[in-house]
Amino acid sequence: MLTRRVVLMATAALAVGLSAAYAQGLPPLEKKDTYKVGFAQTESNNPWRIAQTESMKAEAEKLGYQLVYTDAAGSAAKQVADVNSMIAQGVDIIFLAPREEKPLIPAVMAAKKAGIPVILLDRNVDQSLAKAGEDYVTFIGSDFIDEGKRIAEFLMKEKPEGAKIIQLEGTTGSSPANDRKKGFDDTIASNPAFQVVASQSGDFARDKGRQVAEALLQAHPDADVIYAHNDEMAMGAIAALEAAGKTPGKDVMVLSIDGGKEAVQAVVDGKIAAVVECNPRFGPKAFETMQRYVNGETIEPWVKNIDAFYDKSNAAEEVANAY
Ligand code: GZL
Repeated sequence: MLTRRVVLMATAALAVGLSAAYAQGLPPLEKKDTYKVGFAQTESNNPWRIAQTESMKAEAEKLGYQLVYTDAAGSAAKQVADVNSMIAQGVDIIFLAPREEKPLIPAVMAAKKAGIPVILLDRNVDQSLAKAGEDYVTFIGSDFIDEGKRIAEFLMKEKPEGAKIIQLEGTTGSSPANDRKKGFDDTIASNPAFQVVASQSGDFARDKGRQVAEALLQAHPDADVIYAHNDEMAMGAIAALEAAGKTPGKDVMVLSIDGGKEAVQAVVDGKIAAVVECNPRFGPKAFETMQRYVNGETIEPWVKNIDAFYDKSNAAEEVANAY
């Protein structure tokens, strides 16, 4: 029975929740039995993105929420249009994996203006143009600078004599590409024996990564390390090395980020020296964060994912758990 006291307490709790959201200048998300949730995916061009999408769909289904899913097929402009269409459909909240840091800002602001909270997944927006806690609720994702730093530290320990490095960058303008490069470059800058002889985007894609690796290996035959910003490009680089008659892991050290099953197995096989994990299974944490927001909690500006590290010391025992 709803006594007057219970009603008053519930109203007060709701008021606190709303005031917490408003205090952050964010659109509130009221308590409801179910929700219509938007997930604006950037593309489905590799196993990482597919795993992320599957995780989000599985969690929405488990909760019984309606999921409005869009795939921008690698176009930031389409992703903006996708978010605008979700706004028009009146979703309750939008999960967005912004393809690049700047072009998605208008979409984030349009959602805020429409009174729809946004949670950023896996990739961030330019922090000088939009702020967590004011323009969107939070960013859930890895520390990409630390991922690049951990790869560099591993390399400098394994090859104290130095190295000539080919860097295969992720999607131009994306926060993982920008920050994995920054973390790596800033760390090796402390020792001039480590030189990046070439750094070019392979767009996080296997075939583009192979093509870029082929061209850069021909231009820099003395390169003895390839640092790929993700597994897909690392596997492409391995194909390029083998096509050139070189042995990955012997003639050239290959380093990667993501930690998918194929790359961790390549560590077991000695073709990749180390992989920093970047787990794509966002579903549970995404919807848990949403529930915290519904409950009126003030969400921290960055809900940080913790990344594992795989090398020959642990890859064999860990490969079964990789995505
Ligand atoms: C990282 C994610 C990156 C992966 C790539 O959070 O945005 O995008 O590292 C994927 O594999 O394409």
